[in-house]
Amino acid sequence: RYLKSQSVALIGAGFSGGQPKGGVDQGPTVLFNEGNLVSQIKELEWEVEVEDHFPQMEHLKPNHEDTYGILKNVEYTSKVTHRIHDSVKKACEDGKLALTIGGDHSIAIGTVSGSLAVHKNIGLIWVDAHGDINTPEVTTSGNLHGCPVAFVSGLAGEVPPFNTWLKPEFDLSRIVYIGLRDLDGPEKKIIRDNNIKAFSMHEVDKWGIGRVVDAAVKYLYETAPDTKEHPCERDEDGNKLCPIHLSFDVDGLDPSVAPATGTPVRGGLTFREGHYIMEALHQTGSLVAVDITEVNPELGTVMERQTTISACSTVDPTPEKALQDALKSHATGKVVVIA
Ligand code: HAR
Ligand code: MN
Ligand code: MN
Ligand code: MN
Repeated sequence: RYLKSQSVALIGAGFSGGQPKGGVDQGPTVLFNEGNLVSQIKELEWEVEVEDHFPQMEHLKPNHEDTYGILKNVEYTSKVTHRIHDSVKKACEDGKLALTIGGDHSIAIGTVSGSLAVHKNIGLIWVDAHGDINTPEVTTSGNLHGCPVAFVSGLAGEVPPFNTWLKPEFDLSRIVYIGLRDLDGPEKKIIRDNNIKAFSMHEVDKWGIGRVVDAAVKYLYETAPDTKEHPCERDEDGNKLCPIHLSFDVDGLDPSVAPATGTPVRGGLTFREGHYIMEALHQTGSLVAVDITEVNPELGTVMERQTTISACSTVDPTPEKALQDALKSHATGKVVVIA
């Protein structure tokens, strides 16, 4: 519906400057090499174009003076997310599926603004234990991976040097959270005050993941802005549709499923629930962008590392099949998975 061809823009965003732990910058390398993503995708007769952003190789570095109030690595993060923005935007313009592999979740400043630049009525599904909607005023950590939703929506205000390129035009009525269970106090207030749609783990328990995902997609479709300039697509019955961007933080999954991540929180999504989200969103036919973030292969034991890599690239106990299945189903209109 929104993709022009069976083609993936695989964007490596090996960036760790949005938080203090090293290793998350190795996420793309590990998922590309050990997860064999590229050859798997090619085997499925999808075209893949890999674009890797390794800040180290681009001579960008963190530095202690690079702050804005309490926020750390602002210039560094701004530079990297601007590049990611350009890559995602280009992929969307070309009608390719923009698949961005992080990196910490600050990279979503680039991915969400990038898809929004092309798809004005896009809906965003944010799978995460965390809200990532802290503003410069309320963040207590100063870590930008706790702030991307505030940056893309303008809640964060004008933060130099992001304000030189970032158009903070994302409307907070266009996000749905799934999996929340570790919000900071001010984030709860922001979510409440802005009437943001959120399914915490409590709602997943109560309704089951099936109804939660249905409700999330239905909400995004029904409230999609439909203007003369940017009209919505419609289904056969005339109901509104919209493109969907999924931003999947692996810490949305339970630490027993994805332990190798910087800020694990117990009580998360099961392996099947994570996969179900991918399957169901694939079946909508509306996915245009997917981010997988916060995989940190350097944390945890060897076993935990394996478990996490496999959860992020696998559908069954035979390693690294999930993305393959996801793309296969994109082609055949059947099952899907990534998570
Ligand atoms: N809310 C906390 C902060 O702002 C922790 C956020 C972090 N972790 C993530 N993002 N992995 O989802 O620092
Ligand atoms: Mn630009
Ligand atoms: Mn996150
Ligand atoms: Mn998180």
